[in-house]
Amino acid sequence: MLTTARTVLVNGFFCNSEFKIRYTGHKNLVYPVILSKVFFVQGSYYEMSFRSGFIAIIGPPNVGKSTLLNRILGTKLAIVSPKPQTTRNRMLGILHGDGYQMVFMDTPGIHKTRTALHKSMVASALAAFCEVDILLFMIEMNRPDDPGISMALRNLKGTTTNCILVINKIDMGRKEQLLKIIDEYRRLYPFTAIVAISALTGDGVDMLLDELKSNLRPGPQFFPDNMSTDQSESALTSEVIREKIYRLTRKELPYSCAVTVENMEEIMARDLLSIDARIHVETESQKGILIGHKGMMIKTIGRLARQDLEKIFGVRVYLDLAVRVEKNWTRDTRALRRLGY
Ligand SMILES: Nc1nc2c(ncn2[C@@H]2O[C@H](COP(=O)(O)OP(=O)(O)OP(=O)(O)O)[C@@H](O)[C@H]2O)c(=O)[nH]1
Ligand SMILES: [Mg+2]
Repeated sequence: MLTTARTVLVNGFFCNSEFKIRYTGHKNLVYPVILSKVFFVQGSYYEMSFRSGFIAIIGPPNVGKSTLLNRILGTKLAIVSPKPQTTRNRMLGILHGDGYQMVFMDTPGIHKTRTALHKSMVASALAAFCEVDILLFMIEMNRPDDPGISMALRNLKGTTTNCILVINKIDMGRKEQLLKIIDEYRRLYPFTAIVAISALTGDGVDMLLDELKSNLRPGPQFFPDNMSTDQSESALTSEVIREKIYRLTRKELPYSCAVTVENMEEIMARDLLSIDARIHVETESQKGILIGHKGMMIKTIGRLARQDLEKIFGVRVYLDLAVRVEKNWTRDTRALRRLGY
C-alpha cells in the first residue's frame, strides 16, 4: 500500500518531510520505506561524526548498474541480464559501514522510449537526478558513445548534484582506450571524480567506495542495521522470476512480460513458503512460447526461480506459476499501474 505522511519514525529518529511510505506485510513486519529523499531531520540526536547519503547509479541500459549494486552490497539484490532494459523500477540497497550509511539507488537505464512502460522507466531514472546527494554516472568502456549518454548528460547539466563518472567493464578494454575516454569525458562535464572499475570482478570498487566515503556529509542513520533494501518479499520474488524469463526467452518476449505475486504464505507445519505468481504477456502467441512444448519452458523458469528464492528466503519454496494475457499492457498506463510500474 502506498501512502504519504509528514512525520514517520525511522530507526528512532523523527524525520519531518514529505515521505512516501510503503508497508510490507510478510511475517507481520511493518516498516516505513523512504522512497523520496529526506530533506531535514528534526529533533534527531545523531552524532555529527556519523555520515550518510543517498547515491543513485544512473546511465544507459546494460552498462552494469545493477551488477555494481550487488557487488557493493555483497549480495544479489538486483536482477542482472545480458539484455538491455532489465531494471524497470528503482530499488534501494543499503550499505552499513563503521560510522556511515550509504543508501544506493539502482535505476532503469536511460534510453529513447517507445512504450508507456519505457517512458515510466526513464522518468523514474531521471527523477533520481535531483533526489539524491551523489550521482554515479556509469558508462561502459567499450560503448562510450551510447545514445543514452547524451540524453543523461543533458539532464545532468540541469542539476547541481555532485556526480562521479564510473567507467565500467575495464576487464574488457585496453588501457590506452581508457585514457582516451577519461580525457574526452573530462571536457564534457565537471565530474567530482572519475573512477574506472569492473563491477564483475570487483576491480576498482574499493577505490570508488573510498571516493564516496569522502563525499558523504554528516547525517542520520536512515535505515536500521538489519535492513538491506526497501523491496518487499513479493517485489523481490517477481524480480527473480522476471530474471529467469530474461535469461531463457528471446527477442521481444522478455520485454512483454510482467510478473505479479498473487499470494505468499508461510506454511509453518511443513516449513514451506508457498508462492502463487502470475506472468502477464501481451498476446496469446507469447503465452504459448512461455509455456513451451509440454510446459517445458514454464517448468524451467519455475525451477530456476525456486532455487534462487530458497537461497534468498532460507526456506523451502513451492512456486506456482500461471500465465495470463493482458493485451498490450506495455502501452496502457492503467495496466502498468496494476502491474507495479
Ligand atoms: N565483462 C563485464 N561484464 C559486466 C560488468 N558489469 C556488468 N557486466 C555484464 O553486463 C550485463 C548487464 O549488466 P546489468 O547489471 O544488468 O546492467 P544494467 O546497467 O543494470 O542494465 P539495465 O538494468 O538494463 O539498465 C550483464 O551481462 C553483466 O554480467 C563488468 O564489469 N565486466
Ligand atoms: Mg539494471
